[in-house]
Amino acid sequence: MHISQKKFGTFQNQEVPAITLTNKNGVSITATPFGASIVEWNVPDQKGVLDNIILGFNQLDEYIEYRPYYGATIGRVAGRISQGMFSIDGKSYQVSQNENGNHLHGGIQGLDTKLWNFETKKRAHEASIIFSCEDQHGSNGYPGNIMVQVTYTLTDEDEWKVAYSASTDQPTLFNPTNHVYFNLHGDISKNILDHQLFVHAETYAELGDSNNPTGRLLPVEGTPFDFREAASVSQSTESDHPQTKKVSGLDHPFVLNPKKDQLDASIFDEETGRKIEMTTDQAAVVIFLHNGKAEGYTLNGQPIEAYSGITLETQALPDAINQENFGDIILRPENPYTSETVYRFVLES
Ligand code: G6D
Repeated sequence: MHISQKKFGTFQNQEVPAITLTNKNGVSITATPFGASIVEWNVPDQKGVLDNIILGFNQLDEYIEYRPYYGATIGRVAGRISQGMFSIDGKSYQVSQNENGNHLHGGIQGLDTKLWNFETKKRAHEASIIFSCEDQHGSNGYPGNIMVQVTYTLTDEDEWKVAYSASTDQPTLFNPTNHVYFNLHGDISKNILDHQLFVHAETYAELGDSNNPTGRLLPVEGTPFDFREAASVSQSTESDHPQTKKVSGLDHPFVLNPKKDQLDASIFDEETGRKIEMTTDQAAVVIFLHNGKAEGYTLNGQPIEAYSGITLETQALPDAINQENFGDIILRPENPYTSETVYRFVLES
């Protein structure tokens, strides 16, 4: 295991690094404490050629200027909170509204916009970056001072493990995710519509106004949401189903099968042999296909067309606080939060 660091940019007069962990296979992940974001994941293809398989800029400025969520830690609450309104124990709260009147991805100053603290750790077969930050009572309208830790670990098994923990001094909401976009071609001039997607989900959450969940969980059976057997991502963009038409592809929460120690999702690119296998203890995964072209910025000089990347955002279902049966995302002082998602790189021959 090897750990290195270079300058990535400057934020509020502070120099911000990018930290790279490299394993015995030459696989590396690079992350920055701005937004506790993964910015690169380099893996080989069948010919041994290393490419970066995630969307990420090669310097900090664009992350600050455009807030693309690429690879970032999202919180306190991932996805939308309808109208930014909710109540906890009978007390109403209004959090910041940053998208069509809704609260999206933690609000105006979500955790992805903060400079986190970090330390690194090296063990025999893995290395970690431990990010931590404090988000104060009132931040984006949320109650409670919270302490958050997100640990990125790269193992010699080519796994990227993302482990979260959080505590609070009064009841608040917490439902983080990582907004990594994969493009297994390692080349964004090729889109991800040909990737084979597997999702261990019998149901998905229907979207209504402004892409908020309606509260209905619908069977995937007989719909373009059925990825219980791996199928091309394009089955969602080529379908006439009103839910996929609505967002020009996928931007939907899938309810994962709750069994432990099983594969929850995978994506595979036949051309390069690269595969990502995902397991999580979370109840859902939001799959978004970067359904539109990025306007106003490029990725290291290249246009970011629609379908340049695919996310596997593990979390509790979006807007859970306002929906029956979407799970409990209230973080309480007596019950700190922990969760883990593992993305494993596999080279198929
Ligand atoms: C998320 O579900 C949302 C999308 O609607 C949003 O546009 C994106 O993040 C930035 O996945």
